[in-house]
Amino acid sequence: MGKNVVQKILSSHLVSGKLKADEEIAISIDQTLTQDATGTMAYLQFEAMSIPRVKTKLSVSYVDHNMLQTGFENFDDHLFLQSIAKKYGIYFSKPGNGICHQVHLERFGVPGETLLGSDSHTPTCGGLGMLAIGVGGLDVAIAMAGGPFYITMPKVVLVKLTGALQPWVTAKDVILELLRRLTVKGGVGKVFEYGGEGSKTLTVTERATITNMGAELGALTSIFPSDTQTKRYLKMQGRENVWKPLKADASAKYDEVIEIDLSVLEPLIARPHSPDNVCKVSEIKGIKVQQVCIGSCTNSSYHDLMVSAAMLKGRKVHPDVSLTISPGSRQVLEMIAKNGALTDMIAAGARVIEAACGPCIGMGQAPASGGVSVRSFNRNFEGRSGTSDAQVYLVSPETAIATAINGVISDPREFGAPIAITYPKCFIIDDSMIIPPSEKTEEVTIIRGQNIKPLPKKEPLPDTLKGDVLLKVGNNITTDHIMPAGAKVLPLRSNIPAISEFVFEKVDKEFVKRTKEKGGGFLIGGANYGQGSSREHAALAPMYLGVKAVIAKSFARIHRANLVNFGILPLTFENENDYDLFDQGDALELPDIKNELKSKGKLMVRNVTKNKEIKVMHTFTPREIDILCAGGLLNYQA
Ligand code: MIC
Ligand code: SF4
Repeated sequence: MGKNVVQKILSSHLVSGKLKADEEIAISIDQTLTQDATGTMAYLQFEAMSIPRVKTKLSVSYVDHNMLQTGFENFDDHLFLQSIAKKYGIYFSKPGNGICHQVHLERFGVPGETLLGSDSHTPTCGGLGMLAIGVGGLDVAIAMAGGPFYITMPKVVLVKLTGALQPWVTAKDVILELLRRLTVKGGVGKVFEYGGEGSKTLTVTERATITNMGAELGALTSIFPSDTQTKRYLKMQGRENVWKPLKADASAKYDEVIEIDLSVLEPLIARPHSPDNVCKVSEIKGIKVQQVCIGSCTNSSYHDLMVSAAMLKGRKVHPDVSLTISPGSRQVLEMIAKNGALTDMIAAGARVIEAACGPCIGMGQAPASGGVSVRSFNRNFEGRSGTSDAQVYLVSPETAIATAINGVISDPREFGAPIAITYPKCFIIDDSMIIPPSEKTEEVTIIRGQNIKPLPKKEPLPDTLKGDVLLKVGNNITTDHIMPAGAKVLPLRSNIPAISEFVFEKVDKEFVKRTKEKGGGFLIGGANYGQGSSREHAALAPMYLGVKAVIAKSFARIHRANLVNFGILPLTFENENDYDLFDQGDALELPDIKNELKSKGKLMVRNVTKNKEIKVMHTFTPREIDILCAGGLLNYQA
């Protein structure tokens, strides 16, 4: 039987299991990437495994998140990351070289290979025909140590694109359309494989915008075939030698098919506070705006910035708007500096900031109180911008710039004649900010500043889990709710005791105090608990505080895996209405837990306060049960 692209890559990397829906499979990993905010933990974990050098074909450590150096913390982390990379065979992309996903696409991605990254937007490289998956740092550490990656065989959805995009309608509008149709839960357990005649019209960076933001669907990953567009892009990057064709066989089968006619799409916008709260720009145009931001790993490519510059050329940013531009990479920044596009942006009144995540993760540029901010980014969760009552909208760069010029949300189709961007034959290629590892490992000393604190440890699972419900939350709780980011908290990623003081800070200010007083306990969640980022700190810090299990209606994939990795039990209600049988403060007990886990998929939770027994479910594989019983993946591996 013919294979689709996903099946082709999975079968060429299969280590164990069968490619059958819902079966656990293990695949080998060719490349890994980390960024600084998740990387410090990943490398501490790698170090704890006592492996002399990474076993992957390629591992790269990026610095792109923690770039505001308002204290010693971030620079301490950079030095630690650079020295540990040098010692263990990892390439180090210096701060200023760009956002991990954009740089990886430009300089390292290889069609047909597998990539595991400790950031949820790792699927960006799916735009190049790579199977690229976002995970927690510990899973990356294990891949660097040569271990396979375990997943439940996903469903493969064909997104069949037909037609071609109309002027001013962009790749961002394609992924916003999917979010509109499927919601932030719509991709759970699925891989989106793009195909159809329409996919051939999209360039690699346009494809990367789509696969990047596929993360917001909750998907395992998204991927495009590798074709002449891919070859052209790799050639411009001086890497044509890594190109190979990759497409689905004519008789390939899919679990589901979704059709999108590109020619009927219109500019779309995600309203506050969720990437799936999508409507047409034309329906809400006219809303007054104070801030516009261009950038992030979704929309900061050469094409995105050239279009932005062309729209700004000879015009001025509206007097009431602050426009920021953060290029995705130093390559892009250097190119627009050289060809004059940067001058057009500066002349128009844009504030150009460095090539990094920046405002996307609340590292500066927080909007005014109650302010409206229109961004070319991928997430608009409440408070993520750094201002809790800000109204953040997500759009294409085209819609964003039209908005910046007019001062109100604007439909780019009313802007004027369409703009065509021509690409140079070759991008500027200068990898001097990517530092190769040392050959003389023994001579490298790891630099550990005061911000680098040892990994916390967890005891094996006891016979009975006991404790109170510490907090009950609703649906779609994000990791930004559980473990906030931003300029104040992000610098503490390598210091678990310090960062754990901020757990659920924006949801319940008393959470940490209460949890400490009670010596830990349980969390009750709604549907899609833990959506968003891959940050394992959203599991690690609660573990440090003594959280033992989370009982929810359903979990987001990466967060569920992170909970298991750190020995916290993710359990689901057998009957969703049982959510109502729990309140904050209830005393709970899960007796004989180890045997119960091993004997069946259902467990009994005793709500001592309400004198009720409630059935909860688990979907753990035998391997996951062993990990949980050992008190987490690090103990299990040891
Ligand atoms: C994000 O966009 O939320 C981040 C910051 O890139 C995270 C990773 C992190 O929290 O460090 C992600 O998407 O995984
Ligand atoms: Fe960085 Fe934002 Fe992309 Fe996360 S989503 S990697 S914070 S640019």
